[in-house]
Amino acid sequence: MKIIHCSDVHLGASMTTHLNFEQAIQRRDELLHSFFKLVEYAVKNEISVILIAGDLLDTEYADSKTTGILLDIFRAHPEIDFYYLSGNHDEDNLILHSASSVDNLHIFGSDWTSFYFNGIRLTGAVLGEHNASLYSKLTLDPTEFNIVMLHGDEVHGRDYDTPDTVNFDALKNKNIDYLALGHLHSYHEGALDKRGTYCYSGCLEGRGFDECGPKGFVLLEINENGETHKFVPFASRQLHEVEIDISELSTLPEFVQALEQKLSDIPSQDFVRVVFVGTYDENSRKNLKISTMSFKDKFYYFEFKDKTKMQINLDDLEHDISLRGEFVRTVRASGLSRQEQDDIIYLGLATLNGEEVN
Ligand SMILES: [Mn+2]
Repeated sequence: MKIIHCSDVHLGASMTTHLNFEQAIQRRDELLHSFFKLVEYAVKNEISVILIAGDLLDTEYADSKTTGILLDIFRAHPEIDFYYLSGNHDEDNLILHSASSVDNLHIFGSDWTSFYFNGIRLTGAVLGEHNASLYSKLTLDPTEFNIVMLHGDEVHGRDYDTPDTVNFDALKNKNIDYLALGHLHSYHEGALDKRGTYCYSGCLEGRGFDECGPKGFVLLEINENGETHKFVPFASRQLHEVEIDISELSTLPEFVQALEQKLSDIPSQDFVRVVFVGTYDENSRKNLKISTMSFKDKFYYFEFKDKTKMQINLDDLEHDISLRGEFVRTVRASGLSRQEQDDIIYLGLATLNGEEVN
């Protein structure tokens, strides 16, 4: 049988970090639409079980319209069973409170809850702050195929009680076949022990530049030979951070060409951040900003960060009879570390040059 494992949809999240007001509203709606499309994918592929491993909602922001739409989606698909374990962002919400009135929505409490379907045992619990006894209470029948669902970061050793963590060592040799995890926002999988595999599905859509790359869900297939799983990229927009070294660039056409080369494969509906690095001489500096103008409207969102440094011989400048030379000498006499001195000198010289400093 086929099962969808997803997590960290964060419906209702504010999304205002990079976007203007209208884009943020649109992006919030897109998150909800992605979940709707995920359910459509399940219908089309005759998948009757969807595991949601936490943080379906951002409870702080999700309004009653969002939860209402979600409940409508669940109710419209009685042929699909939704198994929803809450995470650290959606511990208390209307969906959990409404679960008893939705036949195909199954939730987990702070003690182990277990469900059985098609020869598969699904067990999960919402971890709290004193988990050692909870882990020791977990007993699974070795003759069954066991899925365990939890939400939290991977920890090891005797670390049972850190909030939002899952202790992998405490789950070893417990007859787990597939550990369905949520909390990390990127797909990640590996061996739990000799028998089992752990898997983080990652979030359905990236929300910031700390969530670059493909996002989606996991398609798990279980048959008499065991399980196979694969990551399915599903996000409607991806975030990309692209580094460009400008050290060898000097003319405006060269800058534009470098940008074109790096950005040519990125679809127009995506988010792009260009990070300029390397060194520049004073003449080529202006080209950096102008070159980005050609790309501002080519993507749903575009921004650039300037992490370049001025190419300058500080040893020569230290002997210069000028304001800049005097500045370098003052900083060199400060007693700060060489690295701190260099950072201050670069910032100071850029400021004296009338440049934007960040
Ligand atoms: Mn989380």
